[in-house]
Amino acid sequence: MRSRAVIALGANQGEAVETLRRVVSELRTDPHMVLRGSSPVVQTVALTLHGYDPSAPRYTNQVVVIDTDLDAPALLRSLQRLEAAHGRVRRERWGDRTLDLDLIDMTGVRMRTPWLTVPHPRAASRPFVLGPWLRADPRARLDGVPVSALLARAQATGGAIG
Ligand code: A4P
Ligand code: MG
Repeated sequence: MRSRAVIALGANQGEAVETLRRVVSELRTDPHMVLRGSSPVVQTVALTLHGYDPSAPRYTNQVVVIDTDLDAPALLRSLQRLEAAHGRVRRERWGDRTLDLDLIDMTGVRMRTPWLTVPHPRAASRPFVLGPWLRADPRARLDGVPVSALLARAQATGGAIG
């Protein structure tokens, strides 16, 4: 297993907690992945294109840390297959979804293409990613910066986690 990767799970439609439970168990049994850490499931206020919206359906979020022998594009394809298998239909950007799987970070990988950017360009400012990530890996760093510091900054600038 070559690389460590951080994956964020999110859902705000359907049986979100059950969906995430199933996805984590599918990741656990994938022959290309070894689960190294997982956060508790958290409930978070939806971030929409108009900002945080307490009246929108809340998200269920979780972060898992895996080791994998896949490269980043192959890992993204695996995640997209899982999204499709769990009924994800892409409508509007940042719209409600039954399952969203984002590749947040991967050791040694920096890439920016139209279909894959690593590290995830919005992760550093999102408490609903940083909070669970820190629970999955208390020593986590993003671009060399402790995730704990990024989380404190993100919360100070208004992002609600609960
Ligand atoms: N893509 C590029 N880089 C990546 C990456 N590192 N990981 C591309 C995953 N995908 C990546 O994503 C759009 C395109 O991004 C894909 O085709 C892929 O090739 P998508 O999943 O189709 O659409 P999306 O998720 O609606 O868009 P986006 O921009 O990925 O949204 P985000 O940033 O993931 O935000 N509020 C709360 N509380 N909790 C959430 O989890 N999630 C979102 C989605 C909004 N608000 C939220 C939450
Ligand atoms: Mg996404």
